Amino acid sequence: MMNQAFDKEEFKKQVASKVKSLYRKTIDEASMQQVFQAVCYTIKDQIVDEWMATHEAFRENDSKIVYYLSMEFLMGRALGNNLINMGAYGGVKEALSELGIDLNVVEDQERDYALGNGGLGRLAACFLDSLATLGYPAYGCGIRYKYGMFKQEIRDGYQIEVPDDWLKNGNPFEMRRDEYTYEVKFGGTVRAEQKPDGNYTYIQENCQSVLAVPYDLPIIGYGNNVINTLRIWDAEPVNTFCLESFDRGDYQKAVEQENLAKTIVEVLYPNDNHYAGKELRLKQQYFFISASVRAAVDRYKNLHGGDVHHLYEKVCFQMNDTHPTVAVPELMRVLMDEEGLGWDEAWDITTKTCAYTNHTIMAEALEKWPIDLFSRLLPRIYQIVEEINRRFMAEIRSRYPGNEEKVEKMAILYNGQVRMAYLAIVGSFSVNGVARLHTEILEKQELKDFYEMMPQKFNNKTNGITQRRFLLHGNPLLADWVTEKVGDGWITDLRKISGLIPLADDPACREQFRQIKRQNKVRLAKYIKEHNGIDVNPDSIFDVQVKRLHEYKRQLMNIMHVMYLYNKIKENPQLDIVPRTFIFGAKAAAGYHRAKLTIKLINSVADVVNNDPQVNGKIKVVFIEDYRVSNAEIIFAASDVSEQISTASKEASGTGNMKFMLNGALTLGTMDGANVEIVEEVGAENAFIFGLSAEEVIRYENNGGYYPMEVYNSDPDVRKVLNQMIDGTFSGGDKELFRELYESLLNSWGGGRPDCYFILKDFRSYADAQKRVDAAYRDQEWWAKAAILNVAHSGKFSSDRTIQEYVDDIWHLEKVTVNMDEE
Ligand code: 26Q
Repeated sequence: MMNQAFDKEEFKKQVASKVKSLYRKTIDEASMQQVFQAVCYTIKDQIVDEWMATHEAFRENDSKIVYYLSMEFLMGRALGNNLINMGAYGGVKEALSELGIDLNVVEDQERDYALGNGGLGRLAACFLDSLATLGYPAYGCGIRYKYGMFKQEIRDGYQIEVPDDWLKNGNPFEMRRDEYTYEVKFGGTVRAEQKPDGNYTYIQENCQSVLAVPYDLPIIGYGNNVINTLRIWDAEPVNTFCLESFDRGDYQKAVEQENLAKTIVEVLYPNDNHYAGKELRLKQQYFFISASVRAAVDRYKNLHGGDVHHLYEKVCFQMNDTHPTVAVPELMRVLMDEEGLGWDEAWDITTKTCAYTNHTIMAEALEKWPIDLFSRLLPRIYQIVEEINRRFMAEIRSRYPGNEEKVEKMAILYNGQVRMAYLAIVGSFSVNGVARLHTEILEKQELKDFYEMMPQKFNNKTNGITQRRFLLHGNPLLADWVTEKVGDGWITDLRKISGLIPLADDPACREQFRQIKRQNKVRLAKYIKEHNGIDVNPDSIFDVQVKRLHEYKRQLMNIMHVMYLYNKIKENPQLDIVPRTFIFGAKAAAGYHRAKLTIKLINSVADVVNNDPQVNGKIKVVFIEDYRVSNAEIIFAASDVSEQISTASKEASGTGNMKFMLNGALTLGTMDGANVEIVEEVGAENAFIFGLSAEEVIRYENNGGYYPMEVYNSDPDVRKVLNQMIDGTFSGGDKELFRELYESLLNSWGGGRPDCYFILKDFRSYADAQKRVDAAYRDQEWWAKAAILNVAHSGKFSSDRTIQEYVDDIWHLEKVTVNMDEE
């Protein structure tokens, strides 16, 4: 057992033996990649007993299990995190260093598991960490994409997408589980056949099939021997010999099915907060849901004598946004067509088993599948959705007699589309938002009709993050300092970090904190030098916006403020400002033109600003290539200012905001998403808040928007920045390059309202808040105090707290204990 007694010599022996058996090499001869593989396989050997014991405990206790159904798991790297949670990080570091090997260099051999886009995918990963650490039985269920989130390269200031071949060197932690393979069917026709008892059974014929083959990854709890599982499904063609007799010898069909298997798990859709109605995406959804639902039902049946009537007592499907919503009709299908239950029984079980989390209110992110596509691809599932809709409409009519408008507004099938969010709500016993403000907006605006009709389903679960990755692993200097001051209880109970509060007033502690922050800034500066070739000043303010690129997140406003500052410096080269490094990191969806153009603008402004001698180091702009979980850990640790500047009401929660706070950065933000709760915890005096409120934004939206031209006409600074987008200042004289951005702010380029994210409206208020940042930073004592208070008040934002709330209000799980007695 590793976390009780880590045997260094034994570990070294095992690594040496692995290097030998895998590569016929000695440790001295082995490459770093080979050492990395050997270390991982050694660890895998060590945890397999605990992994088995955990599942044995689930069986013994007949535990209820939550299945977290998600198209995305943005895991980052596994090795460092696994070592930390096993309690072996320090021991392994020492053992390797005795062999002349730096553990950090070994960690750098690992590719990120980038099976997600951004917030929603990373939240799933944090949840798995917390579930295992709290000892709750859980499976993550997802897709083993061959290519994850693309790797971003910046060439000539433009984003280039490079395929993420993350499995190239194999994945040492995964375990293929052939014995749990399922066949998943698409297309064809449905035939109803009457059974002797008079009931009907439904047979899907002439369809295309693929095999879903699971791969399991261990999710190691911190210091408790509990190891949960992330199960991701790979697709393989149905063996031609296994085709149904009438299909055998059908060469065409065999080829088609082989193709389907190849394409279905090929790649993660790189859209974040944007729906694209692609047929392949729906195939992905049904593929992993059908396999996951049946695996869960089969496991339950095996333990309960084949009877599914009480499934909901032991199984909960948590749907991560609407992407897994076909779980509702799929469970209905399994219960009726395969288990022989009637509609009412099946519906009762389904709606006690499924729960839905909403992550967005952005209209363009809502999933609405064209009925013709949906019914062609999933004919039996569509029949079931039709019946769900028919019964739901009847329910609305009986509840609101004569109110046909209500029926239209709430129908699941409407205007030739399947509205997935409505299907998810109707099919679930719980509907939750991800921050208090977000849930309020759902209840009062977006989902008002549903809230009125079924208020008991609605609840809030404010997001959280795991402190094990984002402080203990990502920021070892600060982690050690916190432990020295308040003990190590914070690692599994982040509320304990509030023990730091009194230290904020202690000048010696402030100095220690400043030293740690400075060292982390030096570490990031080194990373930036290595990866961008830019020198940055660790004594400047590190002002950071890292997140997916989206108009509502307003990276454009941030870079426009940099342009504004640049103009001020040009007007007055003696301008007295604290040196500032503006750091950006963001991937744009491959097809999102305006987002990609914003990346080009940021890089173009960087080129001009960083190379203008008159600027004289006062400001610098850095765009970090390929922002991802592994470099995020380094970035958060080094940040002073956390840019959380979304248009109020648009960011459901945000989770980066919490990672910055935990690492002692001060929030510069709008009253949006979880920023509201962050400010509530740390106090408005320890943050920089600006801009329209959610209520104000919504009021403008309901009244046809506002007139950005008024801002242009009345504010010469803003006018100058806008004009520079079309006068070639930042584009080597090219006046057309950034015209789209200019037009989007003033003249509603391509239809819609101009500046629908209120950038010009909020600009002054933002610039003022930035001025307050500058003034505040000059008082280093005040700043260190506020930074420490941010760390100290971050306790609420642990995903451990979030998971405990899900358990108490939705999942009702019991903890398991896994005792590993030494044999
Ligand atoms: C949908 C259909 C087709 C293709 C892609 C998609 C798709 C993919 C990803 C739609 C949305 C997403 C991702 C959404 C997301 O990350 N939302 C974020 O969730 C976080 C966790 O709750 C919140 O903190 C963020 O505020 C929210 O934007």
